[in-house]
Amino acid sequence: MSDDAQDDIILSELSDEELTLQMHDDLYDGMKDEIEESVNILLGRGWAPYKVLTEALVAGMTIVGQDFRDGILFVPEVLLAAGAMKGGMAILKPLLAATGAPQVGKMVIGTVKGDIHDIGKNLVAMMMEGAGFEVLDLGINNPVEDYLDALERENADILGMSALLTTTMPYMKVVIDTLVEKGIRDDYIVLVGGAPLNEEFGKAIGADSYCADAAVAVETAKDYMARKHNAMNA
Ligand code: B1M
Repeated sequence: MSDDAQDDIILSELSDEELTLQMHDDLYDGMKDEIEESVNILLGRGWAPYKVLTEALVAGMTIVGQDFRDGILFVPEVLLAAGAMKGGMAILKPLLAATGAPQVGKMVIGTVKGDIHDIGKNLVAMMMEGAGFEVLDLGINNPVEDYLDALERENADILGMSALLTTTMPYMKVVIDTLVEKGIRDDYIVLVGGAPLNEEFGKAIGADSYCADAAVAVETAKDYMARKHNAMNA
């Protein structure tokens, strides 16, 4: 869309459906201010934070991903889109957290070594916090030592690892193998996720579960924590 056409749009006058589609366009064009404004408009209209997140932001980012894959968008454009997405997520984060339950467990999460993708991992961290977990986010590009130090220091229940590249996902096995070597594998629930992974891969590397998205991560983590508490009380 041309800048002129963009200038003519008054976001607050669009219907919910139009605004959602406009947000997909604005994400695509990396327009952080517009995304933040639109997120606030939808929230003001009574949309649940999770609905804004999934239907406006994640759905928009999926289109960006498809065009990046197909060579229509390039790294600088995708970085702008990611920046816009993060702007929207920053507004939603405290709201998602506020809807959460009392603390149900502690998670250490990070993107693996060699990988700088963090949007999905941030989403998982946000949703986990929203569900009442305490989350220590190690950020991106984590070597095995970072995970081990944090797990021990924080006395965490869950290790979450994210990888978005086929070249970095094998590093998850390096981390899990190191836990096994140190005899501490069973001390932690290990959850893995990221677009190129699948259930089979999760099993093959010895993770407890592969989580297809942030909502699944929350449900899976809750499930394991309930089992852990039941076992402790038995
Ligand atoms: Co990158 N990139 N990228 N990239 N990038 C992908 C992953 C790619 C699939 C694009 C493509 O070609 N279609 C492709 C990988 C191909 C492959 O490995 N086979 C790719 C490539 C090639 C690259 C570079 C090598 C490009 C280059 O430099 N030539 C480079 C690598 C840099 C590096 O890491 N060393 C690179 C760089 C970048 C940017 C920096 C430009 C940017 C990242 C910005 C950032 O994250 N801050 C970027 C982006 C944005 C993408 C795409 C377009 C979008 C990723 C994203 O944020 N998705 C991506 C295409 C795609 O995935 N379709 C692509 C939205 C997010 C909400 O989804 O991350 O899948 P996702 O997370 C989901 C689930 O997977 C799950 O829950 C999340 C929420 O529902 N989940 C977990 C994720 N982590 C989890 C952890 C858990 C549980 C669930 O733990 C318990």
